[in-house]
Amino acid sequence: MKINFTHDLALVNGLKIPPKLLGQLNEFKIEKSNHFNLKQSLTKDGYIFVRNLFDKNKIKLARDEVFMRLKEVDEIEDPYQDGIYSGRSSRDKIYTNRGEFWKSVSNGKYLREITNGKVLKKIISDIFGEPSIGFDFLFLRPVANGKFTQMHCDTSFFTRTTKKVLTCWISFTNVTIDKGPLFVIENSHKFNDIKEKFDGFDVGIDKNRKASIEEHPSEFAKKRNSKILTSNFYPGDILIFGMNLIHGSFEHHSKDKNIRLTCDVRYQPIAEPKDSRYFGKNPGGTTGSGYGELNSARPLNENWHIR
Ligand SMILES: O=C(O)CCC(=O)C(=O)O
Repeated sequence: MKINFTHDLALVNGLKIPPKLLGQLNEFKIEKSNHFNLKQSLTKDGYIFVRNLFDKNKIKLARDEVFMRLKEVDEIEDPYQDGIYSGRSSRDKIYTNRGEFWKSVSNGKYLREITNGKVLKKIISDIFGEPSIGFDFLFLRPVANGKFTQMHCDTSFFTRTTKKVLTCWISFTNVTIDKGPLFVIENSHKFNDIKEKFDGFDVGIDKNRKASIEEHPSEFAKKRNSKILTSNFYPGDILIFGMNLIHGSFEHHSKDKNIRLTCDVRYQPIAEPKDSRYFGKNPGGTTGSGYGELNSARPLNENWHIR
């Protein structure tokens, strides 16, 4: 369903985004895709937005697999398949190591069939025009009310060994505007000052700088005569984008306590050198300390860090 921007509230940090700054993401019809039109779309828009890429049952299996683990640590109510946030957590009582717990959730069989499976690999290989591989280190994100992700671009995290990297953000639940969907700043992949500022900056090395852009997205978009593009996302919808596109997520302000579950995964051509932080059985992740470094390794009722 299309968003009614004058009616549906988009918030970041408690502040409403003026409807005139908001716009809809362009949808790409995957049935007619080939290397050339995929590449053309990515170059023009900076992203490729595809609805319903995966089999609905496979998405449900992956979602239930994650929700069952959150139920096990009492963060989700029964029936766990509904994904209702409990406000409680016994994660730290049951598991002495947050990173180990989160790694095991992130390695769920059904989840991996989506994030690192054939369907996604094919479309990303078609974009690159050569065989690709998904990173082993995943950013799975169950999000409860009150949270949002600050604006940033991905280059400072994932381009240490190659610049040929794409992010794919996948929706496993309804992520309507009140549940904090991803947004992108229109045409930001062409902002030269942003490229200059972030290319060559590696958050894993330069610990004194932040990758997050603290300016409010409304101010940022207004100054650049740009729009904040988003959509209501549904299970199986994806957004693929390059390393220079500025993006973030709106605040999850819904009253209904439904968890918003998404996952972001990166891909690169197989032939490019791999960053060992993100590959292998025990990937260290951006800082080297493994899955424990992620916000998602924190109990759902705990605040997030900003990187
Ligand atoms: O889902 C989110 O809140 C943020 C996702 C993100 O930053 C990414 O996919 O790079």
